Amino acid sequence: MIREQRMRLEYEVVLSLGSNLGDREATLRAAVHEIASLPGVTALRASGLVETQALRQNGIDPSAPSYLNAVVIVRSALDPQALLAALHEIERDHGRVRSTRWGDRTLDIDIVSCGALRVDSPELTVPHERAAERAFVLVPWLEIDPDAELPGHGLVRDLVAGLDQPFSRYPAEPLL
Ligand code: A4P
Ligand code: MG
Repeated sequence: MIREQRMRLEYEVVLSLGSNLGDREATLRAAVHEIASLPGVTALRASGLVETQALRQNGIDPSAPSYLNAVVIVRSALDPQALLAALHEIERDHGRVRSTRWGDRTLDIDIVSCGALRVDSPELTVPHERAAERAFVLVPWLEIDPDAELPGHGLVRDLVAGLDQPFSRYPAEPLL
């Protein structure tokens, strides 16, 4: 008898969420629940919130609304492209308008890493190209995974130790 075997690939995915327009905390909270409700996605852990000044293409802009950021770790049966499409839909539902790159936004959701997987397509680069240099990604990630590793860049704790970027913890009820 031939038994059908179905391989089901699951990825542990690290997501970075950011918002600097509107009710930032409410948006991030709602987004985490929407991500957790995606078919094939299970939310494992969510960090606390950190607040940082907006990073623009020409550097930090203290005159722009500041950001709240958080990191969520999920298990995903969706492949990275399908997950990205679902995340874009959640961004759209929260009124995300794409005008200038690194411009103000109600919600941005980035795929930071997908286990050890590497993706390099026109729509998606994983690991995220700029995660290694961003405290607002690495600090909340480290909080929920002290042994986290960013493929190609090493341990997140070592990356954080080498950064000198101001951030503050933003007190809030747990996101999950
Ligand atoms: N894309 C490619 N790889 C990925 C990935 N790993 N995750 C593509 C998500 N998207 C990815 O993104 C542009 C395109 O990148 C997407 O269509 C997707 O196909 P976008 O969200 O439309 O535009 P963006 O976010 O302005 O551009 P970009 O280059 O992704 O910016 P970042 O790196 O996301 O940075 N300052 C603070 N304090 N906190 C922040 O969270 N975020 C940004 C945006 C800038 N400054 C910030 C923060
Ligand atoms: Mg983005």
